[in-house]
Amino acid sequence: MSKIVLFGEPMALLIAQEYGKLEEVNLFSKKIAGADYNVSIGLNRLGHQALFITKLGENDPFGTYIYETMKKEGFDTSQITFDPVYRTGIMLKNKVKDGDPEIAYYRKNSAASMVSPEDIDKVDFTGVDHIHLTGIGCAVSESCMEAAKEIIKKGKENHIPISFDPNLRPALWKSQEVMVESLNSLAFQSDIVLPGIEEGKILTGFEEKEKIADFYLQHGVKEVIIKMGGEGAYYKTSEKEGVVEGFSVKEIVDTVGAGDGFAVGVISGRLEQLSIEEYVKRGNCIGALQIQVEGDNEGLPNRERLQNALNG
Ligand code: KDG
Repeated sequence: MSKIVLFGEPMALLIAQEYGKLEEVNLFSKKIAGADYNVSIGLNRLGHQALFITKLGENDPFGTYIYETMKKEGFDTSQITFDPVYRTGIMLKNKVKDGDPEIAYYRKNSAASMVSPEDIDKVDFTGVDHIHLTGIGCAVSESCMEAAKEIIKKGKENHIPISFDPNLRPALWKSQEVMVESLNSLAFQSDIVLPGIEEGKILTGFEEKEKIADFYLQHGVKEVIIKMGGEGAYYKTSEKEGVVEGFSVKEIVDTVGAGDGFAVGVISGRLEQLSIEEYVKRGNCIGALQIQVEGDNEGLPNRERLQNALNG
């Protein structure tokens, strides 16, 4: 079992139970969202241990709900604190027949946005095997951006590999320019960068996957893995490159969380000493499982389900 540090914002997710625009929907079901949270769930289900750093609202039903779920899902909750003033963030998501769903956030000044470098300084990084960051956790406030930088600093001091999923969320940034500059500066300090192909184009200005990968390799990143949806994923290191085919999917129910599933495959596979081809394949497989189920993390498999899916 490996220990992975993650930080970000778990939110209560209210997911529409009928088709239509968010303002027209009457019936919602309660779940949990948040990229870093999703990745943690997936790693825990495969027998690893996510140490998650965040803040939840105190005496806040959504905060309690998320905390209790985290305990059931095997998180190390020692670095979760409760904020007496600010509340847990909320996200609404509609139901669509095709494509990406409509999303609305209620997360400005949320409890999680109050995380700061002081919270990171309390964490013991001894025995941590991996750090995973996303471009969402750092986007929610300036103090969270500083916290992300502090995590990277601790990772470097302790020689811990860092993976970074840029996860572009323009709604959380002042401008595209600030988003691109901020995310690239975190990416350049990471060992593994995991952009989606469209994200890579925005972040680098290049159209071709090879050039997107070279852009990051030239800035010191060791592995670039570019997600290409149904077409699989492309990886490049200083030694090799290749495309690993995607998995076929019976029905796409909800596209959200595919990238997080992919990150689970890559991180867990690396920690289990798989080859790059094998862990990219595992990433493709978990991404495909995740999109066949409603919810942002409900499709993430346990070990047995993963094995069955990999065996076709
Ligand atoms: O990667 C999926 C997450 O991003 C989702 O669970 C929550 O969209 C979300 C967000 O912006 O935090």
